[in-house]
Amino acid sequence: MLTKNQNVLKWVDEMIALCKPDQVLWIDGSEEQLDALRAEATATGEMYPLNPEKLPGCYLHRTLPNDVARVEDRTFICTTKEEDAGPINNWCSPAEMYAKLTPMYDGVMKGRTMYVIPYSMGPIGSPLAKVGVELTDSIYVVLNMAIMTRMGKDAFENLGDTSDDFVRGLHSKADIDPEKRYIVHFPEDNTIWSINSAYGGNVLLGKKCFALRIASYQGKNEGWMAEHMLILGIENPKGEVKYVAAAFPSACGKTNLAMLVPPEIYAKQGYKVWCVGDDIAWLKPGKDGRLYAINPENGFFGVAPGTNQKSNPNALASTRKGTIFTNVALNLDDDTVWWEGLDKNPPEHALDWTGKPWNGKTSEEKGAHPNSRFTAPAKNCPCVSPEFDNPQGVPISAMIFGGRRAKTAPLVYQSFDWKHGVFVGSTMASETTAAATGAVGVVRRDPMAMRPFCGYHMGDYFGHWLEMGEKLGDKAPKIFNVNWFRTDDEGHFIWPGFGDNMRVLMWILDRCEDKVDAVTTPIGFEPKPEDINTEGLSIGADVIADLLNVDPALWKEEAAGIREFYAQFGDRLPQELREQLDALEKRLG
Ligand code: OXD
Ligand code: MN
Repeated sequence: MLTKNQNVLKWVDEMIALCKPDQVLWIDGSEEQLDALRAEATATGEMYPLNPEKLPGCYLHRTLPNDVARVEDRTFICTTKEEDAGPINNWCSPAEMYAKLTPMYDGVMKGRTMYVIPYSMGPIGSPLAKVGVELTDSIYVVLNMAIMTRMGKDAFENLGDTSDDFVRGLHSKADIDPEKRYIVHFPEDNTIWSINSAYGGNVLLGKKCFALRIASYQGKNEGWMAEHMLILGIENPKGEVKYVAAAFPSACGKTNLAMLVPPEIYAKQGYKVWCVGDDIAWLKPGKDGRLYAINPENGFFGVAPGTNQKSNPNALASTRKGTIFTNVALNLDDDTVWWEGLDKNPPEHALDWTGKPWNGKTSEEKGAHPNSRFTAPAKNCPCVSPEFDNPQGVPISAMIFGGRRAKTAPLVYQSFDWKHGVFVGSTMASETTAAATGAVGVVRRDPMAMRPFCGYHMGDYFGHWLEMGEKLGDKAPKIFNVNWFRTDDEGHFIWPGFGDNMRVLMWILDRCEDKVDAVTTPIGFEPKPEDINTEGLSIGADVIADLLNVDPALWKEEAAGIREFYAQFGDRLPQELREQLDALEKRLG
């Protein structure tokens, strides 16, 4: 036992009585204990140790083919009143859900060990950090949590002996039965129950479950924000660093932006980009009235396919030691890993992600699952911010929303003010790609990229954003929208993207410092084409003008789509947002 906190001890006892493990092991976070668990997982085949020279401290793990992704249709927000979960979440009453799941957990850990994992989301000692305890029967979960969080007995320091403010996470693999898989949140009880999965997003309860779903609910009640945002810093040649936070739906290049490599024109002047976080930001007003952000995580749980030396050298470098790979291909010649898009040299003598013999040169099948992952320590990242562990967080100058839109949204625009920015975020959308099942090019609305992650009514969430703006007043970050995905008539991307996205970030920072004028359009402030630096690119200001074009006919359609989307929120949609929509329609004429 690593704590005297009676609330923790009582709850752990209750869960032991329910799950009936053969043994209970408290995870202290020590290397000795982790090494013993790595050895055990290696002996049972749960983890496969990779080449100790090429990938020191790295392991491969495979999940069952029925268990490779988050399951939104089996994810629930259980609030006492149905209307508090809102129209976008799956809801069930806490009483009914506890009654359904309790028998499933009864005796589920017989013959197994229960690991008690204390962890901190955020730097230990940070006023923005929070404590969680996850109970699990999976060593894979323990070893991933050791990378993704500040795990071990120090996490209890923040809690003290009497506090009740910790998130109670209970996970069991059970039989990994997809029919009985549940990822359930009880925001009113600070509790998460996950059963019948062993895939990261469903079982690393500190991540989406706590740091977004439960934390968004806590943030609303406590005056802060939990957002699906990366955090990056841009350092100018004088050594001054400005920070931005940015939200994008899946498959929009969030991890790449978070670890951006500055293009030559900026690098040679001495600009640098620092990664504070790639997925989640917790934001709270600081003593000076500005909004400060921490990354509550301690590692990256990134999608492997497509990650390579060109697309994201920093992410790739992060995975070269102490990393757990899940569902990638194994090169049998040298015990290294491979995935689609890593390089043009797939191994011939390999096992695919399911463990079957696989020849990358001749096989039609994929070697790695499209959602295969790396769990890599943030400290490995060559551009990890020196402020990564700063308990106070970093001050945010701009918040950026974005999506994948072929024609509608311009390369970049700035909202007129905070309220308008909340409107822009609430109407965020992405067009579906061939990467997902279903029709291509369909607009999926994903407000603030929080659609699958908001732990309460989305209308109230918009209201909370508006309240935060009131609180921050003129210290509030400026809000922008970007779109890297405009296409020409042949469907080719016009904007080069990747590192060149920094050119847009530079305009954003100039706007935050009032260094550059803008053009007023019906949807917001846009750059003058010549204010986006195209030095060294093969495109000129005429192409930038195209990328900034706002088509009123398309935007009228867009406004109609927003009206339809808003309708589901009924009277919980803040009146201010309805007014914003009316005003947009009026400006469009
Ligand atoms: C993620 C996601 O895995 O957003 O980060 O789906
Ligand atoms: Mn994410």
